[in-house]
Amino acid sequence: MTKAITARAHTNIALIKYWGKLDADLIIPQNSSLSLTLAPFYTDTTVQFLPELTHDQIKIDGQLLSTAAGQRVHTFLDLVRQRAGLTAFAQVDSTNHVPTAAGLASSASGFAALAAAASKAAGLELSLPELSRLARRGSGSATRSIYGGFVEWQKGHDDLDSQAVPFQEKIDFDIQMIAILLDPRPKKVASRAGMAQVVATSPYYAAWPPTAEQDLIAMKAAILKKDLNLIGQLAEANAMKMHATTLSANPPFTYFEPETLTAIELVQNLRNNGVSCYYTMDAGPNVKVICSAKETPAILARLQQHFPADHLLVAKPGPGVTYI
Ligand code: 2P0
Repeated sequence: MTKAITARAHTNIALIKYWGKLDADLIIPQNSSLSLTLAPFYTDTTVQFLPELTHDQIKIDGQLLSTAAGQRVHTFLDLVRQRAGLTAFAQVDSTNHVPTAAGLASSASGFAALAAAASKAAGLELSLPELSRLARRGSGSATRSIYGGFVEWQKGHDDLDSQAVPFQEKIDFDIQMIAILLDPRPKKVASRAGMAQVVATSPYYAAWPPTAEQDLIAMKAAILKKDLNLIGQLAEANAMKMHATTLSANPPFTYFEPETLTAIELVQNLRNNGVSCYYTMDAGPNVKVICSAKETPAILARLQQHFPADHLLVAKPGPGVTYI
């Protein structure tokens, strides 16, 4: 029997998106990406390896998963067992402190917390870069959730060099996000399937990796200059370039819903009235507004005219993975 270990990891939102894989098994991306880790949304995961178990027991938010539903977690635990020379199955208990279907990737916080808890419970003492590479095998965006603040996932070439590095862990200027929850239903096209379909079929995809790499360089300079407007402009344009690849896929698809456009228009109107705010979106219809804490009350007041107050979630930058 090993000790039960609990780890906490926070979600992150990409300002420069990861979109497309070079290697689907190792999860090596086609482009580097950059994200902001968020304070209020996180996953707590406890792992214990127990010799008496006959299979992995995975509980998420109090629900025991079937073998089929838990397949991604089983496969990930196999990696950890292999590395640690363990054969025992694990008890995994994971709680998401991410509002239901907030469109804030719980796979990022989920696999980052699982990597930290499972590796330590298995007796591995991994460094943060090693943890980041391990989390990557569960979900690409989890690579970045090992660190706090602004985080860069350097795409690398293989399992040993595709990892996140902290770009700015302690942020010393005023930046935060407002997540607008538009649609609580499960996504029509999962991000994993969506990006694979785009890579395989969109004639526009070839333009994505080079333009994202250019955006990343510009984003890092904008962060160093603490230039919220430039950060927002770059993030917005990068997100829309990503979404343009879905419409050009075969068959075409989109993560946009009518309310998505309403939210975007509100952000644009606020900006036309002198408020610094910008939007980004992941593989789902929800819109995240990049803004300052100072201007958040004015933005919330405007958004509340269209969306229920409890669908507007303010998120400040958050920390990296911790053991609790
Ligand atoms: C990102 N997304 O950079 C991008 C932007 C969604 C849009 O990372 O297949 O769940 O597990 O590696 O990490 C979501 O994709 O995909 C994602 P897998 P993941 O945040």
